[in-house]
Amino acid sequence: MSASVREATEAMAAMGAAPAPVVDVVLPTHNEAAGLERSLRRLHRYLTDRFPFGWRITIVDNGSSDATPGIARRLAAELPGVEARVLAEPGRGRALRAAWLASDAEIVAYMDCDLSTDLDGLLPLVAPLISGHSDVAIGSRLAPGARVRRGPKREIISRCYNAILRLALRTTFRDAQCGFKAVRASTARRLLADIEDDGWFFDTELLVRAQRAGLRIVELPVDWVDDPDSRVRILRTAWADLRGVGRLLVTGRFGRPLRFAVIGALSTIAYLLIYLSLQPDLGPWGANFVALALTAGGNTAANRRYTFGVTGREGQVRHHLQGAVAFAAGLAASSAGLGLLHLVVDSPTAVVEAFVALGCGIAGTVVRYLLFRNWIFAPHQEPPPPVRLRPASLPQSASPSPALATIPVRAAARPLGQVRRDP
Ligand SMILES: Nc1nc2c(ncn2[C@@H]2O[C@H](COP(=O)(O)OP(=O)(O)O)[C@@H](O)[C@H]2O)c(=O)[nH]1
Ligand SMILES: [Mg+2]
Repeated sequence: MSASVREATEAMAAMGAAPAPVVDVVLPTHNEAAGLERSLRRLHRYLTDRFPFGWRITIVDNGSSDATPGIARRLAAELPGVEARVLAEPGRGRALRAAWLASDAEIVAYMDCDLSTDLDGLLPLVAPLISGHSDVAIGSRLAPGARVRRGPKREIISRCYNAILRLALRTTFRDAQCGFKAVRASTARRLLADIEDDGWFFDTELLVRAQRAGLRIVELPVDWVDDPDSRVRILRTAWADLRGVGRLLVTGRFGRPLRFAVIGALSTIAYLLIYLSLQPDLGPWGANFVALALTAGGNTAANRRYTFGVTGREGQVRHHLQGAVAFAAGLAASSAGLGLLHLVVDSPTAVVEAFVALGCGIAGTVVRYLLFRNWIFAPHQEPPPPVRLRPASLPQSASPSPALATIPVRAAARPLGQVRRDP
């Protein structure tokens, strides 16, 4: 232990203040009156007897309608190193956020109150964070070496969900939902600033944002015995999870082209409807002109707002004029190919014509997208100054075990990735 940390620890001890723990283990609870006391005493015994670093257990209850809050407070009053927090608003993510933000520990962790994960996994979970090797550590029931006892329904749902995450969000971790995770507190604070979900999707959002920020996520295969007593309402949670995936998808790397494509598809449908309704009165040229003018305007407005995130009146007229130019350029690019085809081939078959039209349509759309991105909304495209996620230096904390007082708790040595802002 360095001299300054020892002095600080001694000074705090002299003032009667407990030194900050190395690891804060949060137990989120919701209607856990039946099992909380047994789980907490088991965890407390394990930490007291076998855990070599300074620790605290924080019970965070919210939304319970049973006796959980009272039990939590009683246990906190009785057992050293246990605290209880009771929040008014529900949501597991909200509970974790509150406990992690309020914690003065170097590492914040959580585990499900049913202790489905074998506690021998706790030390290997936090060790890579304490040593500075990694930023986030998660238990995994899907990593090689995990030993899992759970029913086929839960197994299938879990595997399907994680496959969706891999396909849609290109995640590299295997198990987003295991209730056994730890994060360096400084990293957690920075990630929490961007996390929107306060419910079950919180875990996934935390991991996706950590991955996008280039942080190192280490996965620990766990021993897991499923507790069939669950607060998860499967259909409601699955729907919320899918909405969360959609939200992260549109704010991710491919979010901007995706939003552009969706707006493009909608404005094409609008064009067809307007054209078909006006054609009998205005004829093909008139109907085409009006339909194009209206949808081009709508398309520019929607892309301005949703694809490029520009709001307010500033530059609105210029954006629409330039949007019309981009529309014309896209149209010209797509028509040019068809014109060229008829110049080169006397009477092309309908299939060839359709393929060329499709290719030209795609080319025209790409031209329009590039004009939007690099010309019309270019000022908003400038890359923001890089924000570095650099974990705060972790001072050595007081350890209950003198034998382990020499193990340094240190910051990650390697440079961390930059936060990638939404493109
Ligand atoms: N604080 C808090 N904890 C919750 C909430 N919902 C669930 N939990 C806790 O989250 C953990 C996992 O819940 P559980 O029902 O076992 O989920 P399962 O193992 O996926 O079926 C348990 O400790 C629950 O008490 C909530 O709204 N607030
Ligand atoms: Mg459970």
